[in-house]
Amino acid sequence: MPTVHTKPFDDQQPGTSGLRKRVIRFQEPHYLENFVQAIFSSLPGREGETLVLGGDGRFHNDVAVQTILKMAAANGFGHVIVGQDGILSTPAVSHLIRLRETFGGIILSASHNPGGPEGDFGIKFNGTNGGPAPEAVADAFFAASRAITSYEIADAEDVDLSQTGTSKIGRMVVEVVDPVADYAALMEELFDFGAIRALFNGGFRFTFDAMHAVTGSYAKEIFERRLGAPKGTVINGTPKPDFGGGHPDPNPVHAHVIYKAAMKVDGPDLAAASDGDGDRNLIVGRQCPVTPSDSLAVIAANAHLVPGYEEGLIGVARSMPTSAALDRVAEAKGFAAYETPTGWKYFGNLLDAGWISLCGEESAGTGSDHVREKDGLWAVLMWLNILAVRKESVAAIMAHHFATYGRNYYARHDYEGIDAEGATNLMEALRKKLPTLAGQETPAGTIQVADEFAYFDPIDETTSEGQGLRILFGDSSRIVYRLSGTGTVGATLRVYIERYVGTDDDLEMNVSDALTHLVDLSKTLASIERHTGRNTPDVIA
Ligand code: VG1
Ligand code: CO
Repeated sequence: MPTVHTKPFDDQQPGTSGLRKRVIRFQEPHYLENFVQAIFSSLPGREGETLVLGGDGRFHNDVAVQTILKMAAANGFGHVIVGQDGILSTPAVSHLIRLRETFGGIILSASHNPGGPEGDFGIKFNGTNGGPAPEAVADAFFAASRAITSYEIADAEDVDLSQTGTSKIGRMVVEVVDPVADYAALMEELFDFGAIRALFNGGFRFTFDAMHAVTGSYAKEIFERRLGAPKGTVINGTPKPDFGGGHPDPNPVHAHVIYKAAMKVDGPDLAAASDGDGDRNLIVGRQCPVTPSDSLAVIAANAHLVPGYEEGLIGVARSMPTSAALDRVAEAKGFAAYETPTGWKYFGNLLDAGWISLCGEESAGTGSDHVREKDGLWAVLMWLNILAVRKESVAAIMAHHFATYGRNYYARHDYEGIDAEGATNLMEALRKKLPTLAGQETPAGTIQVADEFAYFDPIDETTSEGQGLRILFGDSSRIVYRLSGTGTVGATLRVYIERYVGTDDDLEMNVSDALTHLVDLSKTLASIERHTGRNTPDVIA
């Protein structure tokens, strides 16, 4: 098995969700190989073990899969389970790792980032629980990447991945599997497919945008074939290496076709979408967009109506910037609620320990203990199942939810592609100012606490520092600042703005009206314009 000599790259530090770079960076000689070897070298006990491998089908997926197969063989793995054509959604990888009880898996994706030769690529390792490598393990990958001098790769022909079946590279078995079958079977176990089928038979109108990304084949199988939704329910359902030139990001801007359709008086009852790798979701009822934070809260409040969750939830968790709408449900229903840093890797320990059964993030990620990743189609099926049982519109369910728990008005302002130094300076200046802010009167109310969020993991007792700057007000309003850890160019500043109003207050305000004072303050408090040259965000989510 040939050993190839190499030199370290200095930028292979995993971010919020694995290593993400421009495709051109990944195409540089040894770049992918170095990082894959850094992963393998950091994992003791891999000899003879099984790995799951697949990606979202974006440009470079096919090349990277072949390289990783040859490296797995040379690094002593005994068996690799790979999706047909190298394709597997992120939740499907997580499920396969758990179902087949493997050592772990590798996911090739840059999620919602654009694809194609000019776009982004990414790689992520998930451990034996099916979840993203925890922070300490990701740090070990980075350390190994800094010290690397060589990597191992088998001298072998490319494997034919176009048909299911098994073949070998040296002594290692390569098993090509149908990417959809096991995942679809899991969904049938969790949800009442009969009730959802009846919903569709009764004339319920549903549209799903796969955004030319990985969920196309999953969505057609599940919604159109198994649940009997009319053909054409799934749009943009053929995965393309460049996602048809679009951003596979399920938000009102990039999924505007279904979003606009749903906002019409005679629009579909439910419109939904997922992202590049199938772990995010967008939910829009007729003339009723649902924010991801509210969707998480509604799912928590109604999960007992769904067979897989009928015994009730044990506990729930949300990432810190996600609105506290979930906490209101937890409090009322008497289950525990946890607050973790941004990124799915922090939910893994709580899920594994059985402390929580449901979790989510404001960035359109929702999931449960069925896998160890967020899961876009799962979230859509949750809504369909809840709608099938409650026999009400999305708008009626939302109105009822707010009337019961109050409403967390919420927006995220993204300042994208800003100068990295300006972004660091902004955060540094605000960090310094934090101790002076408590007690300050502002047009948005009195600041009660200003701090930097750190997370103590109650299971493995590690602490993660520097997870976002928080400005908290007495009435539960807040402004949170953090820098994105998934971008590939410059820096992205995310500002999360939230205001809670109780059940006797105005629950039907326009969101931007409800947040005006907080939005203005978010700009002045951090001197956003001075540090970034921008006064308005590029994206409001
Ligand atoms: C973003 C989101 C975060 C999410 C991450 C990965 O990270 O804010 O909530 O977990 O993307 O999602 P950041 O660091 O850019 O804010 V995905 O769909 O890329 O796997
Ligand atoms: Co994703």
